[in-house]
Amino acid sequence: MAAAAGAFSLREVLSAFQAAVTERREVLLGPYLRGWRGLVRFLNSLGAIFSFISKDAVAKIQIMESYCGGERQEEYRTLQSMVAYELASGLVDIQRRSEHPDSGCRTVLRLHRALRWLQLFLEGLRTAQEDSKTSTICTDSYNASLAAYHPWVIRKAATVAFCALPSRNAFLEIMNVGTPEEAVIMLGDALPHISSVYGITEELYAQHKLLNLP
Ligand code: 1PX
Repeated sequence: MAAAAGAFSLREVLSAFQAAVTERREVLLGPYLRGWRGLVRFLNSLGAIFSFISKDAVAKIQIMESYCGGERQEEYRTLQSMVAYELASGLVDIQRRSEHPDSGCRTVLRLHRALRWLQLFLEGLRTAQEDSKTSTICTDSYNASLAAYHPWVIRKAATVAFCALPSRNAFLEIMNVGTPEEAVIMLGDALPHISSVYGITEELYAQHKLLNLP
């Protein structure tokens, strides 16, 4: 069954990441943030237990949206222009958070690390056995990515919340893409675009030594 017209479908959300990459391999911040907004909307639909996660994600999306709609919006059109502008203008705290605690560079870095979790999670979901537990796929993806950057208390709270995730098939269905089989096909189509955004960002940040911003 195809998603009803106007209904929230994860297909559109994930395709925002496709729209974020230009032919010149730039990452457009508008579609990138739209993708994140949609993911948060989906996360909120999973229940209040995830709200501590979505609150943090929303706070970071809002910081970025204010730059993208602000006075220097031209500089925040792409990830590449943002990095060049903030570095050239001394707007990034490199050693410790002080004068520029919410730079675009450090804020995107947090979302970028979470995108790695998303990539692993969706790949896990796509390739797992039908009877696999979503909570296990989610925990494994988290431990292999974001967990390294979180203190114990956040890791604990996240792991408890993951237990509330529905079974794999139910999860694939609430994505509202069609049957679980159709959702798996959609994930196969969407994942290369997410990987591409992730890879370009990782390369850009590595090039400018920004991967450990405080
Ligand atoms: C088909 C699948 C769709 C699933 C959609 C789920 C969207 C998840 C969005 C997660 C965004 C998480 C952003 C986290 C950013 C972060 O690492 N923040 C920490 C560091 O920030 P700071 O400013 O202090 O340096 C901050 O400490 C985080 C706090 C909140 C807890 C973050 C837990 C992240 C778990 C990610 C897994 C989400 C599980 C969703 C289950 C489907």
